[in-house]
Amino acid sequence: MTGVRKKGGWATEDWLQAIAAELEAASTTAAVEAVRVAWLGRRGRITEALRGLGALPVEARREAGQRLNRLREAAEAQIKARLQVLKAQEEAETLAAERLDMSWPGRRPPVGRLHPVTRVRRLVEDIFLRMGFAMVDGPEVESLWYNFEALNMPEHHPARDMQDSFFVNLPGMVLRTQTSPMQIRAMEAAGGRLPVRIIATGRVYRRDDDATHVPMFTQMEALVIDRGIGMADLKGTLLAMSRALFGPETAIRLRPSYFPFTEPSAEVDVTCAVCGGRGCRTCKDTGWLEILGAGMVHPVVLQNGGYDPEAVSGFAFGLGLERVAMIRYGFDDLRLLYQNDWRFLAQFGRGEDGM
Ligand code: 2U9
Repeated sequence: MTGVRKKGGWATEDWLQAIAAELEAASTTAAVEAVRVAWLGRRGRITEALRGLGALPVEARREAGQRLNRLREAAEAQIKARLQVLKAQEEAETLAAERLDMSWPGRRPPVGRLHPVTRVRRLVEDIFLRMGFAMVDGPEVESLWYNFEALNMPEHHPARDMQDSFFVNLPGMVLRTQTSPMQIRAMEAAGGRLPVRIIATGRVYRRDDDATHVPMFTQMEALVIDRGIGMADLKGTLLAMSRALFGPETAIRLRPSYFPFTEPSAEVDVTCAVCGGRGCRTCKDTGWLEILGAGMVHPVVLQNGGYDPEAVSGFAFGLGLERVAMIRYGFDDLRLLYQNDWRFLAQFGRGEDGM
């Protein structure tokens, strides 16, 4: 396994040309490696030739050895040079393939929006905070006392029926059916101080489920207690709220009604926001929409909250925010709010309410 022997030694010039040609043809670093193995590997031609030197006479051995070693060095240098060229080429190709065009516009990430009920809630809360009201909070699992009894709904009151309330696995507790228990708690906490001027917003639970009722909805209530509070204070507050919510031309009207916790009581209508009061499908051609209930706080309720009904008086009202959202944004099925349908929810833009 020795090389072609020419007159006077090994054909190192031919070999070097052959290696140069093979390297030229090698277009990848892997192909260069194959050339290296063929010549300089353990069974490579140069390696084998070096191994065969021992069979030569001493004189020829030295001379051939020097030539072969020069050949090996020359081959190694050529391989190294070729590898350098190919590596630079491969790197340039990778860079070209992975090139990023920094001038391309970015992809906009999807941005969430506030739920219409959250928007209405913030809007209403903002109106009342500016009028000097304070916000109060309270538990959703409530005692029968705070949810019913303190509000003048004793044991056999029809509102307490199993058909209407969600009872829980705790004796004497229910999911609150209105936000009023928060107000009783706030009255207690105020310890008879005046004035009381609060709003309470939150989820309430009733066993209802149809196009205009859902088993969970969001209620907001306001309560004012002071010396000399009357129906005129109630009407003024309601008008200010209605105009802030539905526009400056909005009018209100009060119709006599009954609630256990207020006396006298009224149901309150606002001019239909859809037709401006001229009459349309939404208001069933009446020009009015019922949005809330209100009244003067019942003496028994004042007493239960720690206030003397002979010395002070108060008004209260409550409204459902889902219904306000329906009127304000002009849709007609309450259940849409709780079906998590992106096509519906995405229609409520960002920002135009200032929130
Ligand atoms: C206290 C005393 C009285 C709050 C009131 C209503 C009338 C009322 C309904 C409107 C639509 C509930 O969301 S709704 O279904 N509310 O009609 N709420 S007076 O009266 C109170 C509250 C707290 C201490």
